[in-house]
Amino acid sequence: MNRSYEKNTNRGLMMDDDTALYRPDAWYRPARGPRYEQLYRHLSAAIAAGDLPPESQLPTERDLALIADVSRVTVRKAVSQLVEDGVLEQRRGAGTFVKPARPKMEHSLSALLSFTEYMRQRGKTSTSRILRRGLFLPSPDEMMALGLPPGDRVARVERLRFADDTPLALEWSSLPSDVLPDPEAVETSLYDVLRATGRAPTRAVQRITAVNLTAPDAKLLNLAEGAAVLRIDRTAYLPSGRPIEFTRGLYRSDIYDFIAELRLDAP
Ligand code: 16G
Repeated sequence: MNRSYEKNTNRGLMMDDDTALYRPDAWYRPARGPRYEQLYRHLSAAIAAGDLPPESQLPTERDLALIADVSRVTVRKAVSQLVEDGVLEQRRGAGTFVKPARPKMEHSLSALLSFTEYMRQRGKTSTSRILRRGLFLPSPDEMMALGLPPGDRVARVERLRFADDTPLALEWSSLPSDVLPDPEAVETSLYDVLRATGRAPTRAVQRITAVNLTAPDAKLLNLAEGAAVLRIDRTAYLPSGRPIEFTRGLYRSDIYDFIAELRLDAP
């Protein structure tokens, strides 16, 4: 298959600029996974970046297959995944359109909440896919952040976190092993497990930076490699001042918004 869209349509309606986004050189790289997945990720990133703005119409399945130089089945798989994600909608008799922009979820920076609680507040159900959990020898960073004595083990829980089936965050959490002796107990909410044993944090300090996603993290978050996300490092403390959690998280910045409320101190 190496057909040119212009040559194969006698309509000639689409200008080069309109099709550039869909052409294979814009999204396809050999050995980077199945074509439908690469096309899906490319379109998802284009929608998130505003290159395909809300209400814009996609070419028909047949046209898109010709421009992207793939089969209609490939197009259908990529498009139906985007419909499932809630970023595209198929309007009967009219075509496929980018949905109006989703409102960002706002997080207050001053309330110490868990991911599960943030999502519940927004009427969403949170789930986690556990990537890894267990007791390990701590890294020097973990020893420093958690004030661990030499020889102690650290509990690690690594999770991909979803809100209503959309992957929103990747989180790597480390805790002293006496605070979380059984990391296997964490199914969805880490803070629920800590609360059940009276060890939930009451204060936290966060550092927020913008980073670009590596290929494996991008794949998990359904974003394009290099997409900008928020990285938040949280160190959380017990009322005694003891640090008991160090979590590094990557959060989708297209749907996640952090709000800081600032007040002028009373004179
Ligand atoms: C939030 C925290 C994270 C904490 C997690 C616990 C931020 C930036 N990070 O995602 O540090 O580990 O909540 O949530 O808010 P869970 O109880 O639902 O597991």
